[in-house]
Amino acid sequence: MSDTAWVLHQQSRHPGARGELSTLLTHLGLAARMIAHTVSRAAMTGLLGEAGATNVQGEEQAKLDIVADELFLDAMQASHLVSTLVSEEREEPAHLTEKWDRGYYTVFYDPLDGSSNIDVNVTVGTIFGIYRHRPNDRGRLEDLLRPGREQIAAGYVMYGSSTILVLATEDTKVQGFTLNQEIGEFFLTHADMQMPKVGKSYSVNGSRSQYWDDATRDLVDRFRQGEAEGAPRTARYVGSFIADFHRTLLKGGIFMYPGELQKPEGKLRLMYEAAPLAFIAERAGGDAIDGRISILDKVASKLHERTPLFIGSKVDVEEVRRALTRS
Ligand code: AFP
Repeated sequence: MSDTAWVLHQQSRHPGARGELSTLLTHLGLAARMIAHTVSRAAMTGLLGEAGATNVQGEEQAKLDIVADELFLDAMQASHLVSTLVSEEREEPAHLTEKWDRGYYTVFYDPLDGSSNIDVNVTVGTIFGIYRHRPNDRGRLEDLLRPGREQIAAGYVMYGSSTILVLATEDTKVQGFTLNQEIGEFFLTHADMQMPKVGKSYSVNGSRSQYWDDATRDLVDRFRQGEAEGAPRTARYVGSFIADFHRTLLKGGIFMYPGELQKPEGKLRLMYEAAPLAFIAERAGGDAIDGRISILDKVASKLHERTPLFIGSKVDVEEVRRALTRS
């Protein structure tokens, strides 16, 4: 079953549905195919390397960050259903229309996560979270900064050995679609994905341990030394959130980007990195916290707000919650 057929099948389960979300999800598939095409040819089209500009986070922008951002925006604009887009690569929201009716959406996205890995041909990805408009929404900051639990759909596209689109909606489980490059269509290859309850690996940038507090260092040591509940775990860290999360979704385990003494908010962004993947994790039977509270219950105070993140198998995340709430 192709992604389009799956979307239309889901729509048929809602007799009153007007098809807006279906249309938006098919345009997401279009954005994924366009970015996959561009990323896979980057070395041959001079699109590797840096663009010589920095984004709102003060990070060097890769040429592909900017191209992927444009392609994603174009696909969302073509749907005529998105009023506001918030991107990791843009300081301000992009308001695409002045229509605020219920049938319209706000989309938060990271067009190319892990882009510092592109030039070394390591897996990168696109992350997205979709909110349906509420009656009084007008695209103001307070209308945009909603808890992740209010997302009506979220997911990611992984550009790796194959291109996979993983998504869930507010009333479906997590589905994985693999791109058939020849046909140019995504096909359902991973139906109703479930994250194993306990993990086989832990994933964290250990070189940052000097910046952690004692409780965080002790916690990571417990996973490293096999003292955490469950079998001893091995270390896995790609340094590309999508790749580390996708492995955790399929095999179980935990991905951690803790807060630091000088940066208690950590590195990853709440609205377009942590919240969409927390939506997927919870729908697959996993969990996601900032060390204490659920990522999906956090309300940002600014668009590009960061959050500590512990995401993965239920038993592993519970280990974190126990360790960091008692400290
Ligand atoms: P880039 O987009 O700058 O490559 O950052 C990738 C990322 O946001 C996320 O994909 C990784 O999990 C994390 O940063 C890696 O951060 P460290 O390099 O500090 O481990």
